Amino acid sequence: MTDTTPLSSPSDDGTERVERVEHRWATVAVAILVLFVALATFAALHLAAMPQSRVETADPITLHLDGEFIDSNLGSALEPDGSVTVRFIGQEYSFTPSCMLVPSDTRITFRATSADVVHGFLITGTNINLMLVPGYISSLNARFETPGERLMPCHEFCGVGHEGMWGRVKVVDRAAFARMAADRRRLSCVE
Ligand SMILES: [Cu+2]
Repeated sequence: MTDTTPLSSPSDDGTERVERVEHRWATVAVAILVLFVALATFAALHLAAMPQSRVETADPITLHLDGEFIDSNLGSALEPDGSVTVRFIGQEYSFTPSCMLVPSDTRITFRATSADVVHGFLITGTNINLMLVPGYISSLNARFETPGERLMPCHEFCGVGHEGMWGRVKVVDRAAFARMAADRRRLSCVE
């Protein structure tokens, strides 16, 4: 009896198996991509989470001399519509102001930039997380439901003093904040 099995048959089986496995993984990879696109679309449409609509710049060289981030304009400002805008600067190795005072249950807009290198802005216990990039203004809306004090560490390595770069955010009762804002243009909790 002669062996009639073609020599190519076992390797054809192998090729088919490999193709099947490749197809399976290609399907999984495409499914993951579709899932990510769906999540990004959901976040953009339903949660209204999107990148800043425009790029705002601030010259780090003249930051302290002129414009939105001069010393006298830093801190929390009560706006006519009842919301609060907090302006601050990150620099090696501190935040100015180093303690931010904000009211609870109020729409807060943080606006910040860096005077030197890239710093991080993060408030512990929240999802507030921004990068402060020299030359650009970072902006984020937030709301704190209850009064309390939170830490604000720099989370981008910015140099030898990085680990000592901390700030605090003090959330006070809405009415107490309004009383303090009555006689001061800009507020902070720096003693
Ligand atoms: Cu840092």
